[in-house]
Amino acid sequence: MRRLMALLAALATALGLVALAGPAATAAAGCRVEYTVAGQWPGGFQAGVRITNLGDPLNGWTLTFTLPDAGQKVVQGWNATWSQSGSTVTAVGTEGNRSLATGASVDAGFIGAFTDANPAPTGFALNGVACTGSADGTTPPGTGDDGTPVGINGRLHVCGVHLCNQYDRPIQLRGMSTHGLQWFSQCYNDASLDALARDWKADLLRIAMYVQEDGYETDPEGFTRRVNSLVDEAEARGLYALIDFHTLTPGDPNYNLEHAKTFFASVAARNAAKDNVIYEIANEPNGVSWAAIKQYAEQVIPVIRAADPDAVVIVGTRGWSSLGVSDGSDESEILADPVNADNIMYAFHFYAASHKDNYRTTVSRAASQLPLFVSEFGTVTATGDGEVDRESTTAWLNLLDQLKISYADWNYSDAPEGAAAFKPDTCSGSDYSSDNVLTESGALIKSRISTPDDFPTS
Ligand code: IDC
Repeated sequence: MRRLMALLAALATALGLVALAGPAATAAAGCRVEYTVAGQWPGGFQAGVRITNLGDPLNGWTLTFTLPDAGQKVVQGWNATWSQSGSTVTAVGTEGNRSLATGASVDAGFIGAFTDANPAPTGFALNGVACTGSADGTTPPGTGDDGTPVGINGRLHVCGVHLCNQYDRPIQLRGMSTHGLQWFSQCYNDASLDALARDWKADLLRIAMYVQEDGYETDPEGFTRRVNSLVDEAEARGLYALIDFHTLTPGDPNYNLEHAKTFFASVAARNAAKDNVIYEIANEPNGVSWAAIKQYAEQVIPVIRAADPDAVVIVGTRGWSSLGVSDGSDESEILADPVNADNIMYAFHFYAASHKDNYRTTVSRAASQLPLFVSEFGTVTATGDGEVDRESTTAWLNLLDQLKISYADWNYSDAPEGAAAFKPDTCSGSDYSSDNVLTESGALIKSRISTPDDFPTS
């Protein structure tokens, strides 16, 4: 009898009966879709979708999503059979790419047309299962009030001179800036970002994407993908992500205008539905007038707004984002001729050992009239190196706390520089949490950032 049962079981397996009877009910399903706009021109755009199967292997897939604006149309596509009915787009895997193993990705794409706005698609689903970035269509952490900074504060906006949360109350975000992604990408991984969220209790990750110095201009698609993946990593931990178009040399942001338009059209479309994204359009304009910076801002901001109408945008200021002070000017030139856009803030940067009382006086005065965001500062000199100036750093951070001005410290890396938070070689290991991986700057800033936030919730 036992032998007969065994024989029947073997036969059933051989015939695939077990596979038919069992797994359908328990099959794991899940997917992630990364949407990128590779280019945009008047009335048209090229988009890519990278679909990752997070569930059981698939032998045949259908991706569906919604194009939110009535004027958006798929004109032609590749690596799938594309069709559109009303606002719903359907892409069916082809003979060559219909099998998707667990964890495998497929890239497809299309040329689209639009009339007014070109917002990112919503409601991606693979074989009917919502692509939430995790298995079984569950919602990733960081959405909903789960006690994280994004969970509590939700989508941000500028109110008066402050950054305000979903309850229209002023908040201060405190966090860290990456070093240049082209040099220190290895420092941004699950362990280091967990440490930033859990141990540092940071609210914010600034993603510093240099344009020159082997940055974006050498590989626009690769850097765009890396930025997007860090936006997702931040979101998964309930952190805000500040997308920094890190212009530095040359100092005139207009030099990079076309790159800026392409980059921001892409990241804004891809991330429009997220609550955690803030855009910083020019790190540190230098050697250039306020009029030229304003002209740049007024060309880039509409590109962002077309795709992501309500995110906060930070505009760099004259003299390495010193509100003009490092060029012998001050905030009055901005007050006299502000950027013509809503929901924006102005960047102020300082390096504590170089920039002291006269800069603090300017910030104290300007803060009552302009929305300011310290999107970068250092504890050392403006070279990014040298000794930590504890006294000046403390005076600065006390002032920013008092004025509720958000800040990001340069930098969360193991660069051999005084400004780095980690000792050299930390990023070749997996410990980002213990005290002995921190530099003097890292220890000081961690002690400031990790204190309770006290975000208003009504
Ligand atoms: C510095 C880096 C350094 C790099 C240099 C040139 O720390 O490793 O070689 O840039 O790209 C800024 C800039 C920021 C600078 C930083 C320190 O935004 O890119 O990083 N700094 O010099 N403004 C003032 C200081």
